[in-house]
Formats: sequence, C-alpha cells, structure tokens
Amino acid sequence: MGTDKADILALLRNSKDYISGQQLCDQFGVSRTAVWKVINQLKEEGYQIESVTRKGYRLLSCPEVFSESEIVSRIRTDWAGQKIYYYDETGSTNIDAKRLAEEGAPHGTTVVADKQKQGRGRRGREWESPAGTAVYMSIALKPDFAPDKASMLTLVMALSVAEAVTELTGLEAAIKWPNDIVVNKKKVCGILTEMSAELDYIHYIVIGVGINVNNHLSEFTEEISKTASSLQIESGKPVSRAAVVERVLFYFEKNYDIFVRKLDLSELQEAYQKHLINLNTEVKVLDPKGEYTGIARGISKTGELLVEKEDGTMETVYAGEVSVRGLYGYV
Ligand code: BT5
Repeated sequence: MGTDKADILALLRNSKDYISGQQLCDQFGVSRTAVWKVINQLKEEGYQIESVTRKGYRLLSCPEVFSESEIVSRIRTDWAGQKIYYYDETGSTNIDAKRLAEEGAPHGTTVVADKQKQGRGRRGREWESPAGTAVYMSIALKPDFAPDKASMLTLVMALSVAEAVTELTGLEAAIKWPNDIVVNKKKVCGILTEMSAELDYIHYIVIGVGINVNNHLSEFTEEISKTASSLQIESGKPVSRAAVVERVLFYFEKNYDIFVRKLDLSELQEAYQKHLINLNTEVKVLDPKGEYTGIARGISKTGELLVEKEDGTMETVYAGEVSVRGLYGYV
C-alpha cells in the first residue's frame, strides 16, 4: 500500500494534465476503490487534489508534507535511498541504520525521521533534533573497500549536501572541513559517519546527516543560537524537506559512484574546493600537540586539509582530534 501511494503521488506530480482513475487502475493493477482510497488519504495529508468527472485527478499543490510516500515518490536514484524507512520519531537515525545494516539491509538503505530524541553529534555530543522543521537522515553503506578509505565518505557527503542546498535555495553552502555545512558563517548541517569493521574488512558504514531546514531562530537552544541557522532563516523561504532528502541522496549517489572509481577524492577535489570555506585564507589549527596558524590550501586527494605554514611548509591535517577555525569565531 505504501508504495502504491508513493507511485500514484509520483505520477500526479509529474503530470501537468489530468490523470484518469482508469489510467491509475491500469498502471498499478489495482481497483477503482483502491485508487479512490489512496487519493482520499493524500487529501487528508493535506495534498490538494482536484477531481473532475470524466477527466480524472490533478495535483494542485503539495504542502510541506514529510512522510514516507512524499519522499519515496520523489526518489529517482539507482541505489541510494531505494529503500526508505521513515519514522515520525526515533532515538537516532544512525542507530536505526546500524541496526538495519546488521539485519542485512542492502547498500543504500536510508532512515529518515521527523524528530530524534537522542540525536547525536561526534564524540557523544548532542544534535538538537526538534520535530517538524529539520531533516535527520542516515544512509547505510556496504562497500567492499578497505576501512582506511571510510573517512573520505564524510567529505563525499559534505560535498553532496552542499550541492543539494545550493541547488534548492541558491544559497552559498560552504563546507567547513570535515563535517559541517555552513551558510553565512552559521552551521546548518552536521555529518556523523560511523563504521563497523574488522582491520581489513568493512561490515557497514552509516553516514548520518542533520540539516536545519525550516527551523526558526527561537527553536535553537541558547547554547547554539549564535552558531546555528537554517535554510529558511538564511534564504527567507520555506524549503521542502522531502526535496532536501531527495537531492542529498541524488548527489550522494553520483559523488559516491565517482569516489569508488579511484577510491580517492581526486575527481571530486575541484568541486569540493569550490565549496570549501576558508580556502586561501588564514586558519588556526587546534592540534592537541600544539596550535598553529597557516593558510588553508585545499584538501589532499585522500581528504586531509592542507595548511601552508608561515615558513612555507605544507601541513597535512587529519580529521579527528584536530579542529580548524578561521581567525574569527566559529568558522
Ligand atoms: C555533528 O557533530 O555535527 C554531527 C551531527 C550529525 C547529526 C545527524 S542527524 C541524523 C543522524 N542521527 C544522529 O543521531 N546523528 C546524525 P559535531 O561536529 O560533534 O557537532 C555537534 C555540535 O553542534 C554540538 O555540540 C552543538 O554545539 C552543535 N549543534 C547541535 N545541534 C545542532 C543543530 N541542530 N544545528 C546546528 N548546530 C548544532
């Protein structure tokens, strides 16, 4: 039933003209009553669907519905998000995706939630995850490359989110290496990559993405109100969360397939650097072994940040304990 609904929605969305009830029945091999039921369900969810005798149905407007069928009806990828699990509320989509991967879910399986009760950042930090405004999604991957390549996937995802946000909003989405997306110097997205592996074998990888889409400033806690923002705050317009999910999966699939060809970032470096914040400007590297400043010169093809020190030597900065700041404030 779920799929029928998504399929019918997709057909209505992609058609400018009326689609007759008969056409829907034939296409999906279901009865008139079944079609009528689905149309009514969609109307209840807030879709405005016009029905005209002898002509059929036409979709007039899609509200900001965030549901399994709204997302599934948009997806046009080969493998990323081909299977979607949608929850109104969950603990953490990363934990769900890990469980599904353990249970044998295929490569590309994606979990999306409207709200998380235990949204997590890196190293046990919290990810604020209120209902109704943001995207929380996690994609499970089952690659056959070595575990030492996995950290590059955070960068592949960061690039994909930056491309999706730029396309949907026209905003300049910048990547704060390695795992934040920043608009106008405020964090709108964080990425958490987790892996289950043996020394030389990956069981699965889960990449979790939290994107503040339609949050208002008042929805952020005091703690992050100065550093966080949302796509709506920055663009002045509400953005469809289902479209965000679809575009992120679309770009991720494209970029991942490019990445696996060489198992490095050489073919994505240029696109990545276009979005890289602080490129060719001064940054401070907060290395536990000692802080230093230098000029960010881009990323290496294995995903490290390259920082040119005053004496002209190039430092290779590995993600992990190190964090990088512009000289002023969070970015
Ligand atoms: C991250 O960690 O930025 C990774 C966040 C990943 C969240 C996604 S949501 C779907 C999936 N399921 C999960 O449970 N997690 C993933 P980190 O770099 O450690 O940044 C965390 C810090 O960002 C916090 O300590 C806050 O300062 C700030 N922060 C928390 N919530 C935020 C929000 N909604 N928007 C902007 N900043 C936030």
